[in-house]
Amino acid sequence: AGAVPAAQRGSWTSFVKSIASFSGDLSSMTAPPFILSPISLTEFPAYWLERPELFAAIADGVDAEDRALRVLKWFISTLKGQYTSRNEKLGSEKKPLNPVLGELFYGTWPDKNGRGETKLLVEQVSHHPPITAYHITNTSKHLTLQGHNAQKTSFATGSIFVKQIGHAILTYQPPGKEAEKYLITLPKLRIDGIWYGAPYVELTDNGYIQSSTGYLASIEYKGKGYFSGKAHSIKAIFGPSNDATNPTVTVEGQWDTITKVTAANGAKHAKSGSVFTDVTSPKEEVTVAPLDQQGEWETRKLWEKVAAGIRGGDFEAASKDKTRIENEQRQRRRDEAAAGTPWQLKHFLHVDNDADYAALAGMFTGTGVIPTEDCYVFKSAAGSS
Ligand code: 0T9
Repeated sequence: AGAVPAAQRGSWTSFVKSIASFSGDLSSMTAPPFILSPISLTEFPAYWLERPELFAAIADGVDAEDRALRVLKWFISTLKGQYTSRNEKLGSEKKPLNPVLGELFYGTWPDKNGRGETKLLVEQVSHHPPITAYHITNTSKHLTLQGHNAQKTSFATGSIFVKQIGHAILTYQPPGKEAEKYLITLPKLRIDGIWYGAPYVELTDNGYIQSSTGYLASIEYKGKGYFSGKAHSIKAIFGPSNDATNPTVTVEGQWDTITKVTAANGAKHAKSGSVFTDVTSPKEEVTVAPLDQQGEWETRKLWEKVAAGIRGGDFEAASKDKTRIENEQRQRRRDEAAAGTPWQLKHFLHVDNDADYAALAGMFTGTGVIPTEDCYVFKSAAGSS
C-alpha cells in the first residue's frame, strides 16, 4: 500500500480490519498517526460559506423561482470544499478530531463588494453519538442557514458507506415579508481508497432542496463509471414540486469543476448551454479569532496541543493531550451525573421534531407520512427559538 508509511502498515491493516468488523461510530476508533487530521468536525460547517458572494446572491433573486435556483447554485458550489478539501490540503481524506460535548467554533466572512458580513456559530451538541449543530447568518441579506450533522457508517466491499443524518434549513426573511424556507438534505458518501491508505470521498444517491414556495431540486450523485463516466458527477432537476415530470431546468456536470444548464421553454432564469456552477476559482476560508483571544471551549484553543503534535509529527504529545481532554470529559460527565445537573447547551435547543422540517419534508416525500427527525434549533439572544 503506497500511501501508508512502512512503519504504520501493520497498524493500518488492523485499523481497516476493525472498521470492517464494526459499524457505528468510527470517530471513537484509534487510527494510525499518518491518517489523523488536526481539524475538528466542528470546523466543517464553515464549508457552507466558502463562496460568500454566492450565498449573499440568493437575496438578489428577482422572484421565488430565481431565488430557488440561486440556492441550488450556491449549494452545488459548496460540494467541492465539503468533500474534497482534505485531499487537497492534507493529501487524502483524514480522520477528523472527534469534538467534545460543548465544543464551539466561531467565524466570520467580512463584508466585501456589498455582500454583507456573514457569521458562523457551531456547537457540538452531542458526543455520543457525535452531533454538530450550526447557525450561519448574513443579517444584511436576511439569510440564515441552520442545521445539524451526524453520520451513520457501515463497511462493505472495501469502502466505508456514510449516511448523513441531519439536514439544513435556509431561511430568507426580508423585513415585513413572510419567511421563505428551503430544506436541504445531505448526500450519502462512499469512502474509497481505504486499502491503499489514501481515502477519498465520492457522493452517491440523492438529495433534495425543497422550498416553501413550491420549488424542488432533486439531485442525483454518481461516481466514475455511472452516467457520465466521470468522478464527482451530479445531475439536478429543478421545477415546481407538484410537477416533477416537467422540470424547467436540468443541471449536469461535475460538482468539483463545472456544471451546465439545460432549460425547458418555460424557464425564466436559466439558459441552455450556460455554465451553472464553476468552482475552479479559489474559495475563501473563514476568519477565526487568534488563539490568545479564544475561550477554552473553542475548537482551536481546546485542541491546540493535539493539532500541533499532529502537524509537527510529535504524535506522543498529541496523544497525551488527547487523553487529557478525554479524561476531563469523563470526569465532567461523572460529576454532572452525581450532582444531577446535566450539561447545558449554549446556543441550541433540542426538539423532537422541528415543524419547519416536517412541513418541508412532507412537501416532496409524497408518501403522506410526515417524517420526523431529532433537531437542534437555535436559541436567539432573547432565549427563545
Ligand atoms: C459534514 C463531511 C462530513 C461532515 C464528514 C465521514 C467523515 C466524518 C464526517 C460528512 C460535512 O458537511 C461534510 C465531509 C467528510 C466526512 C468525513 C470523511 C471521513 O472519512 C470521516 C470518517 C468519520 C472517518 O474519519 C473515517 C476514517 C478515515 C480515516 C477513512 C479511513
